[in-house]
Amino acid sequence: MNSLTKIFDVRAQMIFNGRGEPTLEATISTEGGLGIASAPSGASKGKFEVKSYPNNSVQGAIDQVEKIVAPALLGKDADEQELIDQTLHDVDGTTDFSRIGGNTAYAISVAAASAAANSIEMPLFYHLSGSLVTDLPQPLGNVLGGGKHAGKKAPDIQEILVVTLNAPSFLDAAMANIDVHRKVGVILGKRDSNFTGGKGDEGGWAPNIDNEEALSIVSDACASVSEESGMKIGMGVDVAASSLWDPHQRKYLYPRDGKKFTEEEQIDFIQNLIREYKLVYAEDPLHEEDFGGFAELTRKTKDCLICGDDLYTSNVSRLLRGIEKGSGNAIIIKPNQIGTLTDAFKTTKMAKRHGFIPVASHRSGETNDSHLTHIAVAFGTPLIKLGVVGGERATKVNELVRIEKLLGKRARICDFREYM
Ligand code: 2PG
Ligand code: MG
Repeated sequence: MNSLTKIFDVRAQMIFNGRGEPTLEATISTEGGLGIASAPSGASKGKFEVKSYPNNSVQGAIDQVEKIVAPALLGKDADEQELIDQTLHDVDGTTDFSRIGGNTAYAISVAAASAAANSIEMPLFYHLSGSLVTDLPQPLGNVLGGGKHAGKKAPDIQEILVVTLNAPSFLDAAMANIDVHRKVGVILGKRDSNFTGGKGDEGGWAPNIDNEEALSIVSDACASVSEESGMKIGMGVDVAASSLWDPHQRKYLYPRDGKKFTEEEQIDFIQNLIREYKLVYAEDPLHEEDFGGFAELTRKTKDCLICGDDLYTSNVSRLLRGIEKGSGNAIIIKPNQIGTLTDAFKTTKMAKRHGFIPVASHRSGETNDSHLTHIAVAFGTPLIKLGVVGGERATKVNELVRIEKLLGKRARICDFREYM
């Protein structure tokens, strides 16, 4: 063992995320460095995610860190990520991290990786993946939304996202997303004199308009930024359809638009959106148990990523079911949905092996922690879903700008379409 990476202290404390909710921050000290990481939180969580905290209590999680996690990690090598993550599983002893909490596992797993990287004075992405890394993910930015991330009158679709298709660098891509966001704000202000400038949890605008109006405004903004910048800009959506699905009526309910769709109507609706707005990305177009619907939609569409978030919850067994059935061609990777870096990496590798595009993603409740960006670069995800503006969003965009600078001439922004 490199004595610099030997763990001698493990602590946890409560801090707050951007929504003002409590979350857990872990601090791991090694002989040569320090790693601090905090967990994000979802508002539209998938039913199959690991449990965030024991009995939903951050304090309960902190108690478990003191009682069972820290003693098991003391003396271990922070450089041995698999061993650290296996230890977390062993002390937890459940299949869904309900004893120590998935957010606890996530924060500890990342804090250990970060401590190891800092001990040898390496950036985290480099420590995790080595010197051959060149690729930066394309930022998929949330510019307008509603659903569970905003108030009642905002659109039913949770997120409308934009992504540059031929940006020469990450910096240019980030700038284009910011320009689209700004332009959407200007258009909204012109259309509605009562628009307050309100935003949802992830910094996307949250106006009082319906889905189609929202899509058409974003489309206009993209066209205008495209013309000014010369960059092609595609649009995407996160329907977060599990939030709309009523299992009793077996229908999708759109409270803002006053519509109800059967499963078949929902597929038609999404197909029409993909066609009309030339969407390049559609996340959770159907609810979290509908592997068949995802497969049908994937068969019926082309040139658009059909991405499972709540469907897969970054879980390799669920992904294997989806691969078998052809349920989509992309998967969201949110490491805290599954708990540890090792688990998230396994799912990412499996996705790539079977032609599913992994999309690293933030959560609606974020702290200023930007480790996700290093994870995305290290895992080689061609896309990263982020907010465009707002403190805890900008910190991640800025970290990728720094990583691009650090990589210098060998930096290359991915084109996810090359992987389709
Ligand atoms: C999603 C996410 C992030 P939440 O549904 O993809 O955008 O939302 O973190 O609330 O699950
Ligand atoms: Mg989602």
